Amino acid sequence: MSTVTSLAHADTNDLDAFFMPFTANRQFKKAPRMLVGAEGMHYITMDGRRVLDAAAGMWCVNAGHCREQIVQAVQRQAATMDYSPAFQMGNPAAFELASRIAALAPGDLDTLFYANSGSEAVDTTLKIALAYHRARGQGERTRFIGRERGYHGVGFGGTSVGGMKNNRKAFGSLLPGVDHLRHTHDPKEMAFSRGQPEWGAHLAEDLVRLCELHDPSTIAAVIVEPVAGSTGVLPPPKGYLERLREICDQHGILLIFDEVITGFGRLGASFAAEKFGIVPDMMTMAKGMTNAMVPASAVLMRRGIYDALMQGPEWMIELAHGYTYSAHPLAVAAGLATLDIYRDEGLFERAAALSPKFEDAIHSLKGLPHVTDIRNLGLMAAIDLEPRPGQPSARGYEVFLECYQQGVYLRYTADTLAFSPPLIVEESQIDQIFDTVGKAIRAVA
Ligand code: PXG
Repeated sequence: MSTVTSLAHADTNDLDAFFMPFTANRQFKKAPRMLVGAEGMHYITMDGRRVLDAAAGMWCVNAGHCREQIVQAVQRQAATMDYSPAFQMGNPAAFELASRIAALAPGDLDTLFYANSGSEAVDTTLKIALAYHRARGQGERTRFIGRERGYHGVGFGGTSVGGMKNNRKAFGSLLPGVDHLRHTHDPKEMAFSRGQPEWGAHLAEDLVRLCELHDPSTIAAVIVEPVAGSTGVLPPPKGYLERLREICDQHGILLIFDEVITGFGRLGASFAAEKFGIVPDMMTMAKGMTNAMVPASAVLMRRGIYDALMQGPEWMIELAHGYTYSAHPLAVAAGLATLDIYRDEGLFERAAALSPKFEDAIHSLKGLPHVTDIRNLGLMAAIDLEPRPGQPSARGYEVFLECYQQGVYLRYTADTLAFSPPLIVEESQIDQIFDTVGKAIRAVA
């Protein structure tokens, strides 16, 4: 039988049993990068190297790896009650976690619906939006508006409202009745902005155009990432989200924030909604909700949405939606222990306090060869590299690889490098990340 050790040295075919997600499978399998351990700010590779995690896994391990408190909570729960159904049955801890998350969110975002992944949370918000309007006698509101360069996971709903063209092109016509706002990135106006760009609030008027085109009475919801993550960290121009909120209010359209990345301290606040002082009608969350130790996600909705759905005879199911693993006990246990750590260690405040240092460190790379833009907010940031002529994403990959070899793991998408370290990152580790990246950019040239 093959062991992991032998697999790493095996030829391509031995690795083909695993069709890896969002991975250049043939390239990877020629020279696999295997991780076998994790602790705090580091991964441990199969050849025994410690690699600094500048990406919190994939924007999710906000409190750092293998935190003892969470490990123990999950182990205890696994031995006490491995699984319990959430349809027609309750686990008290699931209600406690929902209340605690609701207490972190602003306004009347009071009621939480559990799912397991960001993708499921996104599709759940879209279904709830339709059900909500229908329950209020506005069943003709069926359209969704997403945004170019948006990422909302990989379900058919999320792919449809998403706006990253490579994620859409192989999958046919997707959901009908979906349109997209233009994205907010214009390097001519905002390259090398620190934090939110000053320019671009007027881009929200694109929603007025779509309201005129489709008639606002046909639109159920607008969904955006408050800070676009996957596409390469696009902080919203100042005033932009405020204006989206206004237009949605004017027309009875629900505003959904996809906070899968921005939730749980990434921006130095519980959620982007808190940071920006804007209350969306629904928000998604995942990733940092359990520090990624057990998959979990959720939709938090305003009181009025829940209330509107509490209709009909009391013995009837009010929303025909949910997952076998909604509120899985292990996820709930991990979630409660994770919130304890965030609170006890003040990690959201820590992220806010570290942001200026993080901003200065990444912007010090301005002027290096092929660096065309740098963007940041809170503890998320990205660097755009000029693509090599005729070889899009080659330079991004080479810088990523060089950094990995030099002991720093980061994310890259095409020729954009993305950074989102765990919120426990030390200042010296921020220096290590950007020293390594700077050297790699010069080395790869
Ligand atoms: N919404 C947003 C805003 C996301 O960032 C999802 C939904 C989907 O979540 P799931 O759990 O279904 O994957 C995401 C996920 C990256 C990267 O490095 C980003 C994500 C996932 C993996 C990698 O850009 N975002």
